[in-house]
Amino acid sequence: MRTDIVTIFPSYFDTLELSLLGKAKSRGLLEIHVHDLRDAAHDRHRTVDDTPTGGGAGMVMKPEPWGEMLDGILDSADDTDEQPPLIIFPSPAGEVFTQAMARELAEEPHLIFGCGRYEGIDQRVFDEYADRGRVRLISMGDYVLTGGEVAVLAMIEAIGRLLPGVVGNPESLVEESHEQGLLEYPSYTKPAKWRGREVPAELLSGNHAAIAQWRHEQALERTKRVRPDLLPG
Ligand code: JBK
Repeated sequence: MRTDIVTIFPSYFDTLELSLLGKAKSRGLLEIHVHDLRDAAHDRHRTVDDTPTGGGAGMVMKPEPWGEMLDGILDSADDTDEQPPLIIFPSPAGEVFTQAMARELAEEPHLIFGCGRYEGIDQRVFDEYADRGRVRLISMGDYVLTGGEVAVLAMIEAIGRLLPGVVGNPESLVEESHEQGLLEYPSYTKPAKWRGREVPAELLSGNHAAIAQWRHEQALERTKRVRPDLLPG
């Protein structure tokens, strides 16, 4: 998969060199191009924002740097596929990101992420690229961030680990579909007793059916207590 990230804070994405995704990158499974939006702002101060037309607080990102940057990415990429690349803008006004969406996006050959700052991006940027190709506004949740960077990091992590070969043991991916729709059961390791707290006896029984049943019950109980909205009916 190829990804392009447009941001005014490229160093947010330095962490993509770490851990599982860093390894995926060095192995060529995931290509990441980070672009500084200010490189497409040509005044002396490399201005990317301006006051909202019609008035109001805060600043809005100007359309011209976005247009130049996105055109450049679209022109440079050899997108030989039937579909144009998907452009994603993290936004509290978007559809809520889910694991199902991560699986869907992991099938895309080329994703472009546009990180907004301030009070958002001039609406004509979304309209322009929606007319010319494919655009999605995606929200990480109902809270206020100062920009899209952290949301893009979370999306790339969720999508990247689903790419073929990224997670060494594919059973780690299968496991989550076993308990699909439920929260995870609690996990333990050695020692069997720590500060007087014992690992549940069921897990030490060696009885695989009993262990699977205990884990399912725990997942169900947790989900009922913490996230009843995940349960059907
Ligand atoms: C939020 O993706 N988001 O959820 C997001 C992106 C940019 C700003 C925000 O406040 N919530």
